Amino acid sequence: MPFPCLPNLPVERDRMLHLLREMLRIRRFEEKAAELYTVGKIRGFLHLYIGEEAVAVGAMQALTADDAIVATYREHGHALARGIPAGPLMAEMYGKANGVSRGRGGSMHFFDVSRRFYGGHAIVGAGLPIAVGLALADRLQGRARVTACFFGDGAVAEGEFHESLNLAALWKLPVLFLCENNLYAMGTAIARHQAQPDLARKAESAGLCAEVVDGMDVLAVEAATRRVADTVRLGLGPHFLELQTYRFRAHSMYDPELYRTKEEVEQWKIRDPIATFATRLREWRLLSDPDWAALEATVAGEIEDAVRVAEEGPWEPVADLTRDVYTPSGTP
Ligand SMILES: Cc1ncc(C[n+]2csc(CCOP(=O)(O)OP(=O)(O)O)c2C)c(N)n1
Ligand SMILES: [Mg+2]
Repeated sequence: MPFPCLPNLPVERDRMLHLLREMLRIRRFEEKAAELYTVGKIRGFLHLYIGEEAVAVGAMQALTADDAIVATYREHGHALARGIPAGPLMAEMYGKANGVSRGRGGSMHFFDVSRRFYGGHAIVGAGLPIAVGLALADRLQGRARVTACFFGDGAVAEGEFHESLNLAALWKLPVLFLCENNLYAMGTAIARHQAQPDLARKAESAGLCAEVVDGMDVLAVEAATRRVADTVRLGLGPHFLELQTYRFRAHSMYDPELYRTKEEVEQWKIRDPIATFATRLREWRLLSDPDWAALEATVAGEIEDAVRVAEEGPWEPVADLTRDVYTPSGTP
């Protein structure tokens, strides 16, 4: 495939390696999380983003530190790509007090206001009205910011989806709706729950501009998001991107995957966003074997450090057990 820009420009190479590194960080972080889950270090629910890394990484490139992010329970990748260090994320999954949500949220509830990362939401569709509210606040206070709202194809079945898109379009609120269409909501294929499975058409019917993007291609995601983010930021109205992607792992750690065939999964793995991007970079002579080995080593070191932060982190003292519980202290 021909290189789209001038090859071998150091700045272009750095940018490309950055994208590759960001996706690899997510992949290795989650592989480690899965391993830690099987030995009981991480408990509760764990939903892996493996296979979908190009979506979070590509989209995040178009967002500034001032923009806001709202994600789902499958949000490890978004949090890492947003720049939340891996240590507090791993500690959160351990339930440790040095976790990004002080150990009270776990895998599904990463939250970091300092980085304008507003969840982590376990309830399907719950992030959409929150994103609209954040965008409304920006509008009322005259701030030129984007709220990027990631959600799955399953969320389009929720009333909140329609309500949120309608209000955002009606009031021209600066929301970038990023629908991660991985074809399944738990074990239900989209064609089994939607009479109109063309999600971009749904968004258009609510009055939004909508586009379909190859969510397995980090450059395509980045380009599409960059193209629309500024129009959203300028207040020209919300935008909807359907990012077509696929999760390579089960829905969560408890899922026998009876709803899809192994052949289907293998077909999608051919389009692995990390492997295909690395191949392109090699073809463009932007990535060598030593580069790849160095990248793997750096990421492995980061993950090792993150596990150490989680292992060494403190448990919350028992005395704090009822803190933040909505009962006035002292009442029986
Ligand atoms: C309101 C609500 N209904 C049902 C569930 C149970 N549930 C958890 S994940 C999920 C599937 C969501 O699929 P999708 O939005 O496509 O996201 P994906 O898991 O594919 O990333 C469901 C139905 C829930 N968490 N919240
Ligand atoms: Mg889905």
